[in-house]
Amino acid sequence: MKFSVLTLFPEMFTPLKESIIGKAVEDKKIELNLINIRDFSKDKHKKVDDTPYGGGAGMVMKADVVYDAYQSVREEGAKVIFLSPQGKTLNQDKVKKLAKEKHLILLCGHYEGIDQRVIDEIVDEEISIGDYVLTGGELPAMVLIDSVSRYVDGVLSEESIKEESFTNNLLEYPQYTRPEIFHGIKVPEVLLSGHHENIKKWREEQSLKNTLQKRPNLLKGKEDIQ
Ligand code: 4G0
Repeated sequence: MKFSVLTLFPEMFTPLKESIIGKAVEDKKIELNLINIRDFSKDKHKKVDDTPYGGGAGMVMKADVVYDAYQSVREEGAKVIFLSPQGKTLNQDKVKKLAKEKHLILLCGHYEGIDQRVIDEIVDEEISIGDYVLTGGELPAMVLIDSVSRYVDGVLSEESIKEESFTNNLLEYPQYTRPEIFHGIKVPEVLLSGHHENIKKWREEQSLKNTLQKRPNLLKGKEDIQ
């Protein structure tokens, strides 16, 4: 899977070079192609934005500059995603579907926005990571890259994918590790029993209880709107 990111702030993506995602990049399971939109400014001052027609506060990213950045990475079969608070909210089902794509081009906006004409021309899907406004699309792009990469072959162990929550629309069961007693509280007895059948049953019960208590709408098959 290839991610091409169109951004004015490619340095913001440095944290993705850490940990599991960084390892996946090293192992060539995923490719992270960071494109600085500013490199496509024709202007001698490297201008990428201008004042909005009709007036108003802030600046608007120029259509031609964004378009040329896009042209530098476009290819057959690539999907262009614009990260925006106006998009459909990302969820785990959507994450799984996106993981089947070959090349995702992520467009990150800043300032008050991007000229609508280039959005209309190049964007396939508008996605939001939740109902709040951020200063740019970079953090949402990183959230998308991290969540989608987990489903790319060879990034996670099969084991962790199978066991994880949301896959069955239930929350995780609680986990414990040494010491056996912490601040006077013992690890649940069943986990020390070595009885695999009972452990499995206990974990399923805990998952169900957890979901009922914390996210009841997940059980009703509804999107959880707080
Ligand atoms: C486009 C995404 C991009 C439009 C981007 C802001 C939150 C999200 C941006 C705007 C973002 C999200 C109309 C304010 C950049 N903030 N929830 N900021 N408008 O995924």
